[in-house]
Amino acid sequence: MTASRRTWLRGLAAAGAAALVSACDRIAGDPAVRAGLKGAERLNQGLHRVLFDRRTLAREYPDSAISPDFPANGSISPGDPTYRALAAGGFADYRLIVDGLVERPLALDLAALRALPSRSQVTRHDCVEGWSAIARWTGARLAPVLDQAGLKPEARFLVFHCFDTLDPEAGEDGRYYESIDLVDALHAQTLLAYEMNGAPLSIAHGAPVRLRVERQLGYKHAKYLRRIEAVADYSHISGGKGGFWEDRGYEWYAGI
Ligand SMILES: Nc1nc2c(c(=O)[nH]1)N[C@H]1C(S)=C(S)[C@@H](COP(=O)(O)O)O[C@H]1N2
Ligand SMILES: [Mo]
Repeated sequence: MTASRRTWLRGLAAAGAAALVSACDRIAGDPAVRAGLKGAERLNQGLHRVLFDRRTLAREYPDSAISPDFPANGSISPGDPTYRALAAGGFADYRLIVDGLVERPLALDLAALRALPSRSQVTRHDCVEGWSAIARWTGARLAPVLDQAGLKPEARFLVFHCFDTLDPEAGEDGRYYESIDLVDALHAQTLLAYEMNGAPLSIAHGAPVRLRVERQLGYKHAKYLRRIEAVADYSHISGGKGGFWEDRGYEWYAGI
C-alpha cells in the first residue's frame, strides 16, 4: 500500500470515528436511546461470550477439593455384548474409532491414547439432576487427536458414539451419543479421559474412555466411547437433536 493511500485511509477512519462519537453524544441523552443502548450492550455482551469466552478455562480446584463420593449416574454397567467382552479382556482389544469427515481415520488402542499429549485437571461436574462433584480427570487432549486425524474443512461437529443405552427398547440407533462443535472440541480442557483421581476409569464412570468437556453440563460428558465421528451436521443421527438427552428435550448447548 502506498504512503498516501495509508494516510488517506487513516484520515477516513478518524473522520468516521469522530462522526460516530458526535452522533453518540447527540443521541445518548434521549432516554429511549439510552434504553436501546443498554439493550445493544447486553446483546453485545452475549455475542462476546459466544465468540470469545467459550475458549476460557473452566475453574480448576486443588486436590483437597476432590469429592470423597462422586456419584455414578445414567448408565453404570453397559450390557452391550461387545462392551462386556472388551471389559472382560481388560480392554486390551479396545479401539477408539475416529472417522467421518477426516483425512486419516484412526483406531486408537489404550496405549496409543496414553502416548498422546495429555492433560490432568481437577474440575467440578454439574448434573442437571441437581448434584455436583469434583474429581481429577486425566486423558488425551482432543485437539491433537483431531490434528492426527486431519479434520476435513466441511467438519463442523464431533459426534461421540457410546456402547450403552438408557432405552432398552431403542436398539442400535437408540444408544447414548453426544455432539459438540469445534470450539469445544479444540478447548484446552476437552479430554478423552482414561483416568479419574489417578486410577484407570472404572466401569461406573465410563471405562475405558469418556469425554470431558468442562464448559458444559454432565450429560454432554459421554461415557463408554466407541467412536468419534466428524460431521457437517448431526440431523441425520438418531433422533436428530445431537444427543441422547437432546432427543428427549434437553438443550444441545449446555454451557456452564
Ligand atoms: N454413555 C453415557 N454417557 C453419559 C451418561 C450415560 O448414561 N451414558 N450419563 C450422563 C450424565 S447425565 C452424567 S451426569 C454423567 C455422569 O457421569 P458419572 O457417572 O461419572 O457421574 O455422564 C453422562 N454421560
Ligand atoms: Mo447428568
